Amino acid sequence: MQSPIRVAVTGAAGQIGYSLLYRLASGETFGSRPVILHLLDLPIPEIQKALEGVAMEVQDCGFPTLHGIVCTGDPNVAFDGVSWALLVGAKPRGPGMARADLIRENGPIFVGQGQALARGAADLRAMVVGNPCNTNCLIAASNCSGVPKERFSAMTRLDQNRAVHQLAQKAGVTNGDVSNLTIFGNHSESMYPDFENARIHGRLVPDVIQDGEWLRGGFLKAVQDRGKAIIAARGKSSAASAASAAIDHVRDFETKTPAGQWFSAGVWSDGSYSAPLGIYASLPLRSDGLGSYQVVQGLPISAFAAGKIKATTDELVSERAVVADLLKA
Ligand code: NAX
Repeated sequence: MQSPIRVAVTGAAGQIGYSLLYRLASGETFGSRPVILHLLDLPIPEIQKALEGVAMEVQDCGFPTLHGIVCTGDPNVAFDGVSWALLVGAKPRGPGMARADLIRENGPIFVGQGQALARGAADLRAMVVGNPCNTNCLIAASNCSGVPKERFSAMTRLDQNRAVHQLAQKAGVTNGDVSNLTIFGNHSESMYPDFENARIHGRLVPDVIQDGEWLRGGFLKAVQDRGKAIIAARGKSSAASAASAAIDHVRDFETKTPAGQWFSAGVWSDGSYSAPLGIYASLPLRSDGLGSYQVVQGLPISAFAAGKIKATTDELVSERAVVADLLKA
């Protein structure tokens, strides 16, 4: 029998956790490999009780691949021996709260978790979902000594999935007909969904959707504002779609990317596409399925796209300045 993979999820008692845990345990993410879930949430009795309740439900699904659940309020226990850490837990942005305040509020969480990951994790791969996810990823990676920065990533897969759906809807095709969609930059309203290199049935999107005004305007806005639109409609932020994107993200890194395709995630910038060094910028990636990825090189970038990519990566540089004291030299 294969040895179990230990997978940590932080903020596991929250709304994304509730949609995510089942799909990590069921075989959908790691195939037939057994899974032991390490669930972390705040060490507050009511929250730990809720966490136990969620764990009971996951157990009651009877997944043959689930070989155990550890519930804890201690990051050192949560990260002990894990191969994947999904860092979801963070405080949500309150009404009227500035982005810089959210960054300062949540940043310290990722200092402690980065340090705990360095102490406990094995062949670690960590992804950050908790916002602002690119900058939180930078903080966690910076405080995780001994683990290469390339083992950390930030989730922009939800933005990719949202963009794919918008293009499919406009072109009157299905989601599966759209491919090669890159999200560049930050998981924020400044992100740039690159429609110029995306494809529909293998053809470049601007050749299929001959409505440049919509592509450069309505499309970008629909993707950038989708999170707000969901809050307005549902009264709560995206949870099931975020969990689904997190599963896609883990699978993207765990499996070899099919020939001619790519996916998006925030990764340690190597300077590709003029993204500054020292930030986690979303870029087009291919995985070898064995633990390494490469940034896809040579995509043509128009002046319009270059301006958008500069704006979103500049925002990441500004966010880094806000948390400079939380980064290890
Ligand atoms: P919830 O508020 O439902 O859950 C968050 C959970 O995290 C709570 O159970 C809370 O107790 C826990 N938590 C807080 N601080 C913690 C800490 N220091 N250690 C462990 N657990 C801690 O939020 P939810 O809707 O699940 O969203 C979680 C995060 O995902 C938020 O930061 C949210 O902004 C972010 N999102 C990121 C997305 C992305 O695409 N990258 C999209 C969805 C989502 O908005």
